[in-house]
Amino acid sequence: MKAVIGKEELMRRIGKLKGWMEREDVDACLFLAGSNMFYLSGTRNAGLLVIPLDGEPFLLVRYAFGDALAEQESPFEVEAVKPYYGLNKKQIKQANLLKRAKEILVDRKVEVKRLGVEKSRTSSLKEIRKVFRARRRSVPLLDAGSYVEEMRMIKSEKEVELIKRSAEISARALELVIEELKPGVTEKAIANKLEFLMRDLGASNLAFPSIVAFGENTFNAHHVPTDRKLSEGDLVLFDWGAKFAGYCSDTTRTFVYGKPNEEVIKRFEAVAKAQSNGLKSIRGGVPVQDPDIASRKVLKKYELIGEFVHSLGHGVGLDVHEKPRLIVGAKGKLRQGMVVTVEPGIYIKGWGGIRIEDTVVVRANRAEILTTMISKEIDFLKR
Ligand SMILES: [Mn+2]
Repeated sequence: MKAVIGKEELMRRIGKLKGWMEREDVDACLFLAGSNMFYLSGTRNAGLLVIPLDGEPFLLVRYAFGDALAEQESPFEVEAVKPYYGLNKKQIKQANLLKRAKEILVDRKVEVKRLGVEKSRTSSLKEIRKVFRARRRSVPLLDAGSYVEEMRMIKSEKEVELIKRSAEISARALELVIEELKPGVTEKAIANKLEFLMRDLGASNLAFPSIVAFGENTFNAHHVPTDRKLSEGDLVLFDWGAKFAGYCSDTTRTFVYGKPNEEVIKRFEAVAKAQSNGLKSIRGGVPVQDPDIASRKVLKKYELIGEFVHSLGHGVGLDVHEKPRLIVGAKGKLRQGMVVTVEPGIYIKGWGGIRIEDTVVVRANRAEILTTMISKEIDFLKR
């Protein structure tokens, strides 16, 4: 698929990274396959993205293992490195992307005295150090990965639009799958159908494996769909999201199949109010921990604070879980353009769980909800 984020936006992102490189006196940055690479180059199908401070970025790929895809997806130069195996072990010549990167930089007269890398990718650091050692001196490695992850927290309007598209596809798929709910249908059957529909409606992929849980299985916050059959009166929880042009959305809804009893209604009301109170406290400039505290206050009133056993939310973008984390004790402030989830939940063993989640963008004076399309009424499934 053609990249929806164009070269202009990629160059703007790289320009910002180059500002950091200049400040930190970094001559070149290396990114491995992953979301940081995608954010800067438009592809995750290469093995290495090299960004010299002076000159054009380029991608290196193992021949036949992504080069054709990377060429389609990224506006940057792609070089394929081809291994050779021969007829005996001695003839084997591995494709070494790091060595090739070093050679190209030498050809371009880029002297690497300080190198930016993704420090969280620990398995690659040793090899990078070895290849970029110069004159028996090791090259200092700086954490470009963390810097790019900080950049990724603040979304452009274009990125917000793509997250919204992902949310729309997800919502439409859920509307259609809800019609398939009937006594005896399994969690697995519904989850398969939901995932099929998301792809069918234009999702490039799933943001994460969908959670469909019936009855007491709603207790498992990360439930994996089973052969559990739907019965009248069951809690029904969906936690799902599509990916569109690389961007994720994340929504959770909990309903009752049939008529909810008083106990469910009361508990549901607590979670719904906790969610709306969390949402209400979101705007640019408020401490990151405030929405979490706002939600917990409501659950305390309902004597359910002890059952809210995870954080209120997380950043959403190229990854379904990214910075920042919305949790009591978190440092820093919410900033305009951050996209985060608000998802209080309660979990009562043997009974079940209730969680309500939306993906929202932080605006100057409010949270703009991107996952608006599906009802939050407990009796939405009543027939
Ligand atoms: Mn979530």
